[in-house]
Amino acid sequence: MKVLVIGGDGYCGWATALYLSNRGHEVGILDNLVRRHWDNELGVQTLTPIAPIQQRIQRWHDLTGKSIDLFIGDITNYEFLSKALHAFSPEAIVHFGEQRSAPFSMIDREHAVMTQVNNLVGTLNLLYAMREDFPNCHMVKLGTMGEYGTPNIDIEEGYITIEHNGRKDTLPYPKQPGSMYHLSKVHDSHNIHFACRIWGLRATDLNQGVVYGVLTEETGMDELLINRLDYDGVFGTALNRFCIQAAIGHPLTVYGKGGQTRGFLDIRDTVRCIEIAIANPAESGEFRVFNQFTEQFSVGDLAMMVKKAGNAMGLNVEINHLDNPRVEREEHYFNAKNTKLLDLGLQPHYLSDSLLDSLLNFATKYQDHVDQNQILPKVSWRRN
Ligand code: NAD
Ligand code: USQ
Repeated sequence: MKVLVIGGDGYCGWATALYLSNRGHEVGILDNLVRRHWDNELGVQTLTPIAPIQQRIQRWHDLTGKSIDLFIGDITNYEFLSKALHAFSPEAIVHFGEQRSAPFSMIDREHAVMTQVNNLVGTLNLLYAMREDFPNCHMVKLGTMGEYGTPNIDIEEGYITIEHNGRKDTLPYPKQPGSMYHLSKVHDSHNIHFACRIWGLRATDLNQGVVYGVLTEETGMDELLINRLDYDGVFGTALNRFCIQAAIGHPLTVYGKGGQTRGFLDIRDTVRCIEIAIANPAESGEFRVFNQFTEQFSVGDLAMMVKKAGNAMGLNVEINHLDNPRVEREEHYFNAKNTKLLDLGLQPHYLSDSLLDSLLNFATKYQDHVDQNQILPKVSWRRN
């Protein structure tokens, strides 16, 4: 199948592009490289040294004989987007190309506006381009489990059946996101749902949990194919951060009580979930929602697991409970459904000692790249 991976220079996108290429799909990457620019602006770097996208793709070709088309540009620019789509003619579009950090979106007004304009306008342009010229193409859009927030009832996959005053309907599940970034995903979902209902487009919204890990079969093949691994207080995410902190002897940064519970998944499952979504497209007019995570953990439990794994490797790992820079529930009910991808054949890589060991070893290998000043969180959700 011809698959365009938007955001293919990023953490999930790069691993996905190579995985799909390896499985025989004809893959194109579209990216404006803005994530590399944001890193420079913040003065942070991924733990792992990532090569320029052109070199990455060339190396992939040299190693495997497989080609990946490259389109460098911004999907908020409709003319560029439309030209790229006509040049590639995708049957499926996997859309990772957004500003994805909650703290980044909460820095100030400018960053909130930038996040929402980038994410909403990009997705809206894509929907209009599909409506005009590619109405049969399947959009596979990365959403987030954070769209739901932490309600005191079970979280369903996108929709909930409600009985009200003697009548019954199945409606979009209520959303209570916790950052300007997470809000942008909710707004996207509404726009995509509208485009499916009104124009008959087909889309799958993958409400993904927090991704961890760095190695996939493909990105591990060569140093030049290495994936990014963020550890800083803005783009780094919980488990990846904890492993890198443990490796360099920094106390693990648990925010507040640490009872915050989220869905998590291994990056090897991210790439497989995308493959599954593409192989089983939504119907025309259908806005399909899958919850894409394999296990639930509280951040406190994750910190304990990393401490245990670190200790077993001879590392001295401390856990610090910092004042929570975010406004969020620190003790709450959380029970989210995730059966739709399993029903379609996902066989999860559950979090294991061996994965923690490999991530800790990876972090130890690149520990000299860590800037200790970038570890503590600096962005507050509260008004000063
Ligand atoms: P990332 O920042 O590593 O990659 C995103 C890529 O999109 C970057 O290469 C960036 O340059 C590109 N991009 C951003 N805006 C663009 C635009 N306007 N035009 C073209 N390219 C653009 O992020 P990631 O961690 O790979 O996340 C990918 C997607 O998955 C995001 O939508 C994110 O919300 C979602 N997601 C990520 C996680 C996670 O834990 N990393 C969890 C759940 C959902
Ligand atoms: N947390 C800590 N210590 C840290 C980092 C985070 O306790 O050092 C806590 C946070 O307070 C939060 C939880 O861990 O309660 C998750 O935070 P995170 O930074 O790991 O992830 P989050 O901000 O939710 O965002 C990430 C990705 C985002 C994706 C989301 C999936 O950056 O793109 O949408 O995970 S989800 O969390 O399911 O919404």
